Amino acid sequence: MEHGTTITQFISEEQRRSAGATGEFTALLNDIVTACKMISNQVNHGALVGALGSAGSENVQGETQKKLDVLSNEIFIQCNEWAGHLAAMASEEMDDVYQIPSEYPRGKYLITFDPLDGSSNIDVNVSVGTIFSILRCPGGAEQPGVRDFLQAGTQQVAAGYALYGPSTMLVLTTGNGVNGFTLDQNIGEFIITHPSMSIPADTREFAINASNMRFWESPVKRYVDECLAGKEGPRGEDFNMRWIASMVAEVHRILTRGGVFLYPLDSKMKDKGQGGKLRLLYEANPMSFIVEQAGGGSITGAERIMDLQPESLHQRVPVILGSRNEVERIQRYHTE
Ligand code: AHM
Ligand code: MG
Repeated sequence: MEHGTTITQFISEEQRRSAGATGEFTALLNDIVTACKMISNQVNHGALVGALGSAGSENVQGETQKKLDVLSNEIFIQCNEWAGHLAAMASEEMDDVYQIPSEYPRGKYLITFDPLDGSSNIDVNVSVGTIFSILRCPGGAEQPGVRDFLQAGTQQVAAGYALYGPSTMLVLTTGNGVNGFTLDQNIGEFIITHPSMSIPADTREFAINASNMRFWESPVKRYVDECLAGKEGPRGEDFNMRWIASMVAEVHRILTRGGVFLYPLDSKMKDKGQGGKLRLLYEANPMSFIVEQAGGGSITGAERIMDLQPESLHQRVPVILGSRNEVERIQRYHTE
């Protein structure tokens, strides 16, 4: 059987068309791809390799870490620290910026990542994923610090996610549309299967954790109430609902068949002094870049997420993303 284009080939060809490309970016993406394959392997083997369950530790945001959270973080670092493409890394699972060890050369890029998103789903064998974002290091490679990472989402060079589901997929944007690749386990390569992914502008499907309904602010309450009212309500249509509690799987569904995903700011978070549930640098910005590149929208409520000036490494923000016309409607409800 003849195989299609591999992700390496695809990225190389894309880079060859862009003036001034040195091949460094292609090499960096290759290392990320390797990390995702290794994490996929661990996730697939689950209990067989003793990888499930809690690690008995907490991350910087006080959340219990799963063994696979810790392991995935280590794999991601090991695959990416040695080759000389990165000035530093930042992860949802690490308190501070990760400095490249002195035995390795440093490069011009920064990477932020969530090594295993949706980890509450690991033990029950539901899809999880890895999310990453690539930035240029503005301050040079010498002493990269937190300030170098605090760049608006519009500055991202590339973003992507790996989805560990029934099949393992990698979805990537370099600011030139969105392409999806499926891991062929027999040959260990990601092959392009979903070229030029695009999100339908209209949808009749939304995703939100409705157990928080009593804490929602009025624009979100209004939107969901109108969807739930169905044919008899102001929308005049019946809506379907989904909630996987795995953002990667949720975004992937939206890229495949449309929909809108909401993790809004609510009064419970406000009481705790939190700006939202999801993290701007590891989750919201990369997913916003992908969704916008596929023709969708991504906002906090009133504002476009990628326009936000980040204030701290682990900053949380509200996230509403997906089919453009629905996202625009929700934005209108926030500004009316
Ligand atoms: P995590 O990074 O700790 O896994 O949390 C992020 C996840 C998202 O993937 C998902 O959309 C959300 O948390 C689910 O939250 P909830 O359990 O409140 O429904
Ligand atoms: Mg996460």
